[in-house]
Amino acid sequence: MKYFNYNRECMSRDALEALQLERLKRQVNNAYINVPMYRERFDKLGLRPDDINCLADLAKVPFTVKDDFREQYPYGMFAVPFSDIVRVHASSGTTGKPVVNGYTAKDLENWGECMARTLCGGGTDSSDVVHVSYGYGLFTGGLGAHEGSHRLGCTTIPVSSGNTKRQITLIRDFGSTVICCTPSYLLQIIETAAQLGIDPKTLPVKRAFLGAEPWTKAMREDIEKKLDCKAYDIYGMTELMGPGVAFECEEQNGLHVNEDMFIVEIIDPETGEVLPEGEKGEAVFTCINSRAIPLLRYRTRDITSLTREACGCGRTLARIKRLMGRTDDMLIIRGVNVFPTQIETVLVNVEGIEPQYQIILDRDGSVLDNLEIRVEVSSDIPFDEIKVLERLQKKLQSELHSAIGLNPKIKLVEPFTLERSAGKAKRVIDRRDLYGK
Ligand code: DLL
Repeated sequence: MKYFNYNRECMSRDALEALQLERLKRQVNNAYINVPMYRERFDKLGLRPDDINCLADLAKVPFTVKDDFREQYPYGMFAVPFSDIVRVHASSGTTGKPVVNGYTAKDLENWGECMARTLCGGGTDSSDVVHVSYGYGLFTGGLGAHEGSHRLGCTTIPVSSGNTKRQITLIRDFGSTVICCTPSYLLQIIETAAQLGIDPKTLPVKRAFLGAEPWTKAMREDIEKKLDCKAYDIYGMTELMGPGVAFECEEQNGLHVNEDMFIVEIIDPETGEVLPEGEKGEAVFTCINSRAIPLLRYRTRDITSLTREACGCGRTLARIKRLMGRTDDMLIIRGVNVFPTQIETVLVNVEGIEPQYQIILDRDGSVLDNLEIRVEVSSDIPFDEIKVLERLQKKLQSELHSAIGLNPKIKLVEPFTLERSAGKAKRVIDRRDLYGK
């Protein structure tokens, strides 16, 4: 069994909770003093940082939500002087404004530690060659995995995503024993290898660290069989840091939360009440060791459950179950987070179409997500004039591409042909069965 930091990953629960409390108090204080949004919120509730005296007192602290990031865009959540910020990452927000996270040098060091624990948790060591196919850039996947691999002393191959044939050549030529990417992209790599006449089993990859989107147990079995490797589930999100928040160990039975860095709670998404261990609800994280953004009780919208039962690997860190869904309508399409409202905003602003649309997602036998948008043209558009329709289609395509970074298939349909609903319109038809329901 390999650990990157045995003293932290296997510390007694008592010692861990004492450390959490010390860090929580420091963080609440930091948030109150340095982030006006938190100070106003605390003052409104009559809550003072010194009201937090035990871990259970965390329940007194108000939640933070994605909209707060939008309102504080871009840097309003930062608690340190801007000169201390050494990196910024971002992902899509609900309304098109990105959600921004900032990092001090110490934050990057801690991120590297969390990702080194993640890779080590699946048996990686410094003799491994780590092929990083998560996207590099504002997305946290690429640089997060990179940082962890570097920290563990592995040979890092910073390929980023795309150009699948080249990925396969590089994996073979460079002898990559570990791959980090989204599960759907790994399936695409496997499929492409097979199409090229290469048996994926002959590739040197022995371990895969997969996350950033939902995947099922069945997908894990498929990947492990086809690639003859171990596939580990890894969890994280931009607001919290990026990947490295929780990771599977070699037991592959739930994801260990790096609890010296994050306090995790499971709440009832309707009432906000903290639920007992084992119950399914929304995961809420407090970043107790971050410097740039002291994020308190962040509602992830991700559904899971929590256990503190001892794990066969010896780690004492609590585990969350493989994710079971989301409480909001965020879609993850080819690894990109998309809110239907972002699509709607584009549609209502393009002339010649009606805001009557359907978003259809499937995998259609392929491993990649297909996104189709069906939209009604306005009655005053001549539906039999192909040139007019083509122009409209192109316009929609390019506007959608700049808004969500994806190239959906656009199907223009005649006015009044999409199904109407008496209640909530059913805009999204997702046939992908992502969480294996
Ligand atoms: O996806 C960070 C990440 C990069 C995680 C690489 C793992 C690996 P965001 O783009 O902000 O950050 O998206 C976060 O993705 O709230 C979940 O809904 C979903 N997600 C992330 N990991 C998993 C997973 C990165 N293992 C959102 N299973 C989260 C299911 C996941 N969903």
